[in-house]
Amino acid sequence: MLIRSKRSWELPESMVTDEAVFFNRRKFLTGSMATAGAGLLAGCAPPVRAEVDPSADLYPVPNNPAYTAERAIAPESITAYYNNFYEFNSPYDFSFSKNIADEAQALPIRPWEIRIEGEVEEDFTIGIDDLLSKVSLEERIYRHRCVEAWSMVIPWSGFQMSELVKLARPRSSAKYVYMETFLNPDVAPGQTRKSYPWPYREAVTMEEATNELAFLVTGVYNKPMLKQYGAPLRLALPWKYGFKSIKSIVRFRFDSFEPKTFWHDTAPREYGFWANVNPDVPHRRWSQATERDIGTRERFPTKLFNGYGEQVAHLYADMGHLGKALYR
Ligand SMILES: Nc1nc2c(c(=O)[nH]1)N[C@H]1C(S)=C(S)[C@@H](COP(=O)(O)O)O[C@H]1N2
Ligand SMILES: [Mo]
Repeated sequence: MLIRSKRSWELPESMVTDEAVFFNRRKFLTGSMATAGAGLLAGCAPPVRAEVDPSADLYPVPNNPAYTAERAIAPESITAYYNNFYEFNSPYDFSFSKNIADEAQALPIRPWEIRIEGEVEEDFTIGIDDLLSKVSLEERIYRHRCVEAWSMVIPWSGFQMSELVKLARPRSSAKYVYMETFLNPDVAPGQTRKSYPWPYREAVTMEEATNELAFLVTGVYNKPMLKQYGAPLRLALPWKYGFKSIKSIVRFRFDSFEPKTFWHDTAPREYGFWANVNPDVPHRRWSQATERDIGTRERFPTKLFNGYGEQVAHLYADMGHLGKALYR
């Protein structure tokens, strides 16, 4: 059983069926119902293809062996139905279900325009497919650690964020990169929830944005990512708590000041700007000392910087008392 706390009859079909079969069968049902109405014999309905991502031809991409994890990769049959994407929770869902896979399919991901602006030589807008033609895609196995004390090992595909920073041509006055998720309450019911400051917003310093680990994700399991992961473009910052890894990005703004962010505005005493993974600094309501892997269900001790200190510790070396500075 995938989820021990639930009975098997409570599992939604999507949790126990392979995701490809699940999506294809739903399309097939829609197709066969339509053709049955047209008087065709049942069973002779033409196969209806699931929505094909226009970037599908770019995959598979080469694996970068510099980024591996000693733990097992979590299967897609689990990670595709265990997503924090508050935009797709019903405004009446106060437990914030992680099974938002169905709801997320309502997000249109083409056309998808990305705005680059602020402290740059010149503001511009670029379509996702144009952007994809200008960068080199690769696969990296990363550990992901959510602030809620669960984690997963996940094979992202995408490109180093430093490539986007270069394309943006920032001025020397640029000190931060601010990012925004789409705003469309018609398809994302969670955005009608008035108690949250939509759209979802995040930010990193220029040093963080150009660190080798900062990765802009376009695919998972070496194919275009399903919408629930944050298609068509999301961030992966493996040394920070998961909420910094903003999904479905439409804007990059280069700022000279520290930008305001979604979680910091929502609960400033619980979610800081830095949000570096640190087992010694508890969340105000729970310990961060250990984490549960959603792939294996095993519990592991949490590591400082999620085990990526070699690549990022120098960024924070002169920030004073470690715990306080890192978890502001
Ligand atoms: N726009 C947006 N981005 C988001 C979130 C969200 O609710 N909305 N949740 C964050 C959190 S808390 C986590 S842990 C990761 C989850 O990514 P996953 O669904 O691929 O595991 O996305 C992050 N990015
Ligand atoms: Mo998270």
